[in-house]
Amino acid sequence: GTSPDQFDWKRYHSLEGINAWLENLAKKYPEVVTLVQLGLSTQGRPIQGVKIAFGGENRTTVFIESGIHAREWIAPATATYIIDRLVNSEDPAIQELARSQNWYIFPTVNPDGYRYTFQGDRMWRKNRALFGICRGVDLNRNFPFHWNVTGASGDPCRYDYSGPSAGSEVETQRMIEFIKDRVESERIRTFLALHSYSQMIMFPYGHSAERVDNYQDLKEIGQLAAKKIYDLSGRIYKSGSIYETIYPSAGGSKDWTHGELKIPITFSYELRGPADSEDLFILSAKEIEPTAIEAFASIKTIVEEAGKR
Ligand code: ING
Ligand code: ZN
Repeated sequence: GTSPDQFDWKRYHSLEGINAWLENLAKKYPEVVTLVQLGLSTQGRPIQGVKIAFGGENRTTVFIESGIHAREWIAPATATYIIDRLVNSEDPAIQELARSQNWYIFPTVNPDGYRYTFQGDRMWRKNRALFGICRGVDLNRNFPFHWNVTGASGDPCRYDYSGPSAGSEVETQRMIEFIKDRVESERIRTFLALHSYSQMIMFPYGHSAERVDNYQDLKEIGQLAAKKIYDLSGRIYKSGSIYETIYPSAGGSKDWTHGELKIPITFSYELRGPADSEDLFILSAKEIEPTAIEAFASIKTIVEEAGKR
């Protein structure tokens, strides 16, 4: 395993390495960082994350989900970078951001899948639930909101299998329970999900072209977030609804958090992919830092803008 002291953003880390680093961080900063578990995965692994809270009354909460798709390694790498900056940054503007909210950050919500991309198939996307001769539900098609109406497959052998029923998977169930239990009591007002690759900052819906009630706000916030990245690195991120920007697809976590739970500020990132490669999910480790830096800067914009609306 990886010793927590060796953790960095120069290479991609295993599930065990990420979890050891999270545990170490919680031990190092017990007043601020709490280890939290969503529950157990299909194969019995803990779905581990952290709560970051510097204290203070009436904070709203930001929830960050990452690694729902196993092969999108840049997502957990970015999530751990965000955790590190929120806890360790000496930049006063970042410290102010960190203290303005409480944060739940789960780098690998699909631990079985993530682990499998290190041990079996680098291009695995789904969880590892068994269905006859094939495995895996696409957890980002399994959420119970207009489930399976478009952009998902009913075939367990396909990469976008939506599952035997809405919310069938334990990973989905644990996320649903955890968020539902805290949305009001902890005032979760912002929900962000990290994916790769396409350089996009998207908001609901994915299931149809129907516009969410705060479409205009989300459109403007998404554009400001994309502009932040452009000003910082020159990278162009597109912004718009999932349906109109990437492709129609139902059962995603954002459709549920916004449509069912009414969490107002809900975005899904498509982070960088490689400029020249056949395998668009395989991003050189040299790109972890620039990708994470621009994503974090734009998340700062989203959280600040959300506070104004
Ligand atoms: N893209 C996302 C996917 O699940 C998406 C796009 C986001 C669909 C949100 C639905 C909801 O297909 C990748 N690259 O996984
Ligand atoms: Zn994805």
